[in-house]
Amino acid sequence: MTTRRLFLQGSALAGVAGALRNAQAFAPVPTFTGPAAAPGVPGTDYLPVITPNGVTLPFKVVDGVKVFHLVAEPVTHTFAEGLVAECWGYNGRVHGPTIEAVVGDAVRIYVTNRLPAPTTVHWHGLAVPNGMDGVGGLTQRSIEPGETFKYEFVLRQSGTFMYHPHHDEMTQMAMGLMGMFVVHARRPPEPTGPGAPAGGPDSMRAELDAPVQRDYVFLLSEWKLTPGMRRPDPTEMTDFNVLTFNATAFPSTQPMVAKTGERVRIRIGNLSSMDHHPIHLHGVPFQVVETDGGRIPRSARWPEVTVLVPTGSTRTIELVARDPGDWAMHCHMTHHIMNQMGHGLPNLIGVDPSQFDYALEHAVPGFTAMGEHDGPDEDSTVPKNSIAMLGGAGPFGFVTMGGMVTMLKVRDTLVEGEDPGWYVHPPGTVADVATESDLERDGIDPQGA
Ligand SMILES: [Cu+2]
Repeated sequence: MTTRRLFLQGSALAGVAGALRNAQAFAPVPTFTGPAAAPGVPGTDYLPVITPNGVTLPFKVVDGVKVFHLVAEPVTHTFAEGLVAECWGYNGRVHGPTIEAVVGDAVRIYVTNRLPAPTTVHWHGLAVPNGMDGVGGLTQRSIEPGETFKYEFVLRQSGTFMYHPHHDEMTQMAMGLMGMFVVHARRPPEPTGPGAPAGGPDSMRAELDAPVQRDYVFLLSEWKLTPGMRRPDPTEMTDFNVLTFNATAFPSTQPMVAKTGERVRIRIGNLSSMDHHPIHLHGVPFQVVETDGGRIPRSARWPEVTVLVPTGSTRTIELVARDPGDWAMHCHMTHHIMNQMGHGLPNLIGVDPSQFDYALEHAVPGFTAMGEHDGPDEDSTVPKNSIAMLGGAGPFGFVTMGGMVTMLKVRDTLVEGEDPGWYVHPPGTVADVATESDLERDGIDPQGA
């Protein structure tokens, strides 16, 4: 045998060994053979998530497999009191119900298409066998109206994911077809950290590594609903005028609640067609602990008060509800906390519009009065089937926000399942008009410099 032949033989063997090593390191996606573990039980194997203004999709267990059924269909949806639209959703809802399971669960998800168009479902962020990935034309043929398809896979990763069509995405997602898919770890992903001095950021970090007591999930989306129309407009590229948490605009968004001292997780997904949303939480810093790519190692987490959620992504934050109160959570794009805002208007800052709202409504197309009224019922300038640009009644007057706004209500005591109402502040803890003696004591002259 020549040296050259030996060399070739050797490299061939090395190649085979390398391929074997790679095969071990990157095991192929398993074909669906049923459950890898006993189906996770809500309340035992995981703390179920709460979807404000939404629901969780029920399932049944057949031979150890969790069986779900999604029905894509036209849905008449209310975004906020007074604003109803003809959308597309799943199981009678916009957005679809939250799918919830546990790592190791084998899931079989039936999808029935009752839409007037073909569709598919893509499991966004989940590592599934390629033929289950739901990309119409690429990994499967699209589901024709009237057909029911079957998707099945084993969940191999925990985290916060989404589902949406991958057939004519622009139209179907603009019409509302999307939902959240939460996969729980079977046990808390990390043990409680060592104790640290109370009150400092380190103690907060240690607490955050313990299991959470409340787990909320939100899906962000944006819509174009011309005032008076009942169909979302999928062709809109920039001028979205209804911005939503779980397909609901403030003041109809359901608040989160927590007891003082509880650890709270908030999962936020974004399937807006064109926008990223910086979501800001008042009152308490949080940590960004997870993306849809996985849990962020403790050493790499960072504190924030605003988390940017790019479209096509999820971000999960965790916090300790330290102080009682009604803490706003909202997108920090100021046009995203408005409802059905008009554009191209004359700049009326400094003008008292209360004298000529009615005349303006006729002279300036799209004009609706801003701020000087108490809501849709009392504003004759709001067209039929639309909502006022600005929110609704609050405990101290009108809340001048709409759209992508909700709140975290923290209380020392809570009745589970009940909205605790507005926060009652301890005496002397609300910003109010300064008294004469305040001004005198501190040498403040409101008339002077
Ligand atoms: Cu936004």
